[in-house]
Amino acid sequence: MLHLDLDAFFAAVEQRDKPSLRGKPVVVGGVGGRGVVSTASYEARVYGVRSAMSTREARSRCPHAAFLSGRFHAYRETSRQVMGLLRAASPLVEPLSLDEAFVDLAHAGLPDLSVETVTAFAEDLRARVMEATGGLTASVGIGTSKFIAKVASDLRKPDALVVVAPGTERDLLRPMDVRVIPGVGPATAERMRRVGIHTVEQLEAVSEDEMVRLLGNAHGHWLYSLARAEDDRPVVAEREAKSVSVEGTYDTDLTDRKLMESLLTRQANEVAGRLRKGGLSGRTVTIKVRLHDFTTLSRSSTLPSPTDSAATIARLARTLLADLDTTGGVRLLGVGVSGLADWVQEDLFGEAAEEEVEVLPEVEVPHHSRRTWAPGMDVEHAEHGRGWVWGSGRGVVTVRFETASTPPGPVRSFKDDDPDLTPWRPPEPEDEDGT
Ligand code: DCP
Ligand code: MG
Repeated sequence: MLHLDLDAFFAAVEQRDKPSLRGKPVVVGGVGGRGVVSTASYEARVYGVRSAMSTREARSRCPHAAFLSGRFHAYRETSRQVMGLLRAASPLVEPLSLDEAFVDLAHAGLPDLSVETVTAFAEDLRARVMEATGGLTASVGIGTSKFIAKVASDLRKPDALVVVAPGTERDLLRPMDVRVIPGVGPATAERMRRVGIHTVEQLEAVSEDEMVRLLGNAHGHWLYSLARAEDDRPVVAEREAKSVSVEGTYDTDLTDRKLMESLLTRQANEVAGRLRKGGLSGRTVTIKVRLHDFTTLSRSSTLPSPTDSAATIARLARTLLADLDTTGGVRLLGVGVSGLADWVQEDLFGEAAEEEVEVLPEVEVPHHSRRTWAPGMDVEHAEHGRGWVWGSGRGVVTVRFETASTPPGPVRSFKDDDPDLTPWRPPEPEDEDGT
């Protein structure tokens, strides 16, 4: 089993695309008053900046870091490249998040699974990830199970490969904190601490009966096995198009409920159109909302039977939105349908129901006279070309003109309503499915 996890993922993508930030502390996350850190470059981690810390705290620990608000299209595209490489190596790939996946090496067509062979394979894979992504490093762990592979990839991060030889698993785990075991969260760890269990070795000494008494049936058996490095979970390859979704990001924070509802309705129509084109239908409708402070919320609702009806999807999406507090403003809205079946329920008379097409009024997303220039966002200037927002305020926006393929570039300031300056977005890849 192989586990791959990109290093400081969002921050690494920013450093790739912003040459002046390479080798420097970079923090990606919510830059507003209540924002939290998504991730920090290793240069910023030296100062104690961590994921999920408040941005306020991060600023006080590392005031000279670049604080950026994130560019999800770039992260998604980079993730797609990496997952593509992995899928070319083995048909059994299970992504866990944008930057992390398990790969079953038994199906990778290797001559054998000796430590030497898998080591050479993994070093080659890491080199190919670096090449395909324009310089990102990945940490890779290899072991006899998912659990061991994941522990191994984390062991010497960043930019490292660790192969745990068969038979050495328990020696590796014994001195480790119990929290290394998947499923041991803060609450379980605390319960163990109260009975004097801190390490895996101490957990190993607990009988299965005791473990079940302490942690309940399912959890107890599971942790009893894992403490002995017994983990036979298989890699479950992602089915294609598990969901169909559409989302939009907006240059200004949306606050108008009616407008948000209209946008969701349009997106629901687009989702329904794509479902029909693919002959698909799904039971679960999800909305995704990113607030002005970068918090991303999603809410779902599951129907008794699959649908591809625009009206049904839109109605559910609007109901889900009604339960969210969006008063601070919304930067992204999206609608998706998952739980897909490749058939649509036919009605009682065997005729496919023709849905009336609702005629939607045009929706104008207002352009405030003052635009939002989020730090880190891609922009293009009519004269100076492409760059990114370094900072803005008091009617001025400062841009650094550089891209992944240029040397560090110059900084220039403009009035924030300069018509020559526009947000830049890459061309949308066609038919982007999934979330
Ligand atoms: N992420 C996030 N919020 C969190 C944790 C992570 O938005 N609380 C995002 C940002 C990360 C990405 O997910 O870049 C991947 O998460 P990882 O836990 O793998 O963290 P990194 O890749 O940033 O760092 P590491 O080098 O430790 O893997
Ligand atoms: Mg990572």
